[in-house]
Amino acid sequence: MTVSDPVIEDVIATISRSATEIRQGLIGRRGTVDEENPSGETQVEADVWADDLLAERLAAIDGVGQYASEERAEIHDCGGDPDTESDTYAVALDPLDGSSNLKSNNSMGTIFGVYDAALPASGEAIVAAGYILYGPITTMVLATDETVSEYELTGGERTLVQRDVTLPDDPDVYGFGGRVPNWPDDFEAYAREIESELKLRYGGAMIGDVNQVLTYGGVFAYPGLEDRPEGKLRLQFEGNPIGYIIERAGGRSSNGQQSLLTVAPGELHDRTPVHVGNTALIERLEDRIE
Ligand code: P6P
Repeated sequence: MTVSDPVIEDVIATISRSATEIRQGLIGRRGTVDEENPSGETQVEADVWADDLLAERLAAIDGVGQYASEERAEIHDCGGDPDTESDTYAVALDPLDGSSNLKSNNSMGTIFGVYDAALPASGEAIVAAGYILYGPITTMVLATDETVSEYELTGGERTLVQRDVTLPDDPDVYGFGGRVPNWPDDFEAYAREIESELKLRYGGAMIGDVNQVLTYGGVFAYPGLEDRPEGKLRLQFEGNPIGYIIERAGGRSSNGQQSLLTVAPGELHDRTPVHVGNTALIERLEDRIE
């Protein structure tokens, strides 16, 4: 199933066709490099390699005006302005979210958002978002204004395996990031409630944990912390795309007060608390967070 807009389809096809090559290219690139990303996190060789590979291919697409990623400080001008030119979009990517999981050979993923506005942009400007999950099988979850679909990827091809993906009505799992001593009291009280009701599923890479929530129903959160009220995850590259996907799948996203998609964009690498999952669970959180 292809997306009707040819530029957006080209972006999605480019990313999904690169997934098999990226998965293969992880081998031998698990070591850290002496550089940090703009968020001050140590990079692994695969972070830089995957970012360069995707930047080159996406920037070559006629209609991609900007490319930005969690791994590079500045927006890459690809020769178009999504604010003033029709059929021109910005692509924001986390090339290898959870790359620290490479060390333990656990799941991780690529997150992408296609914005019909110049970056940094509101999540309301997203026209398509998705993620590649490098699990036992390489899959892609793709959300557009029409539906949320899941594909299996192999050899550069994508095979639709589920259309109209929605969060199950009965939540089953939760995954919360950050460390307990750092959780604010209001989130800790909420977490204790959830822990008594749902099964813990936390793998340390957002995409693996979010995919559990999308599959079984529940909630994923990386909240604001005592020593870092904005939390750890980036709005442009993680919060907005995942918030878009979960809301298109019938759930809710929140920074603790409002939908992630309505949070003012600020700076390109700004962080945000992230809560995504079944609507009732997110509403309970918002009632708790002062
Ligand atoms: P922690 C991976 O580094 C990441 O950015 C997200 O994928 C993940 O949800 C989070 O950080 C995990 O952070 O503090 O639990 O290691």
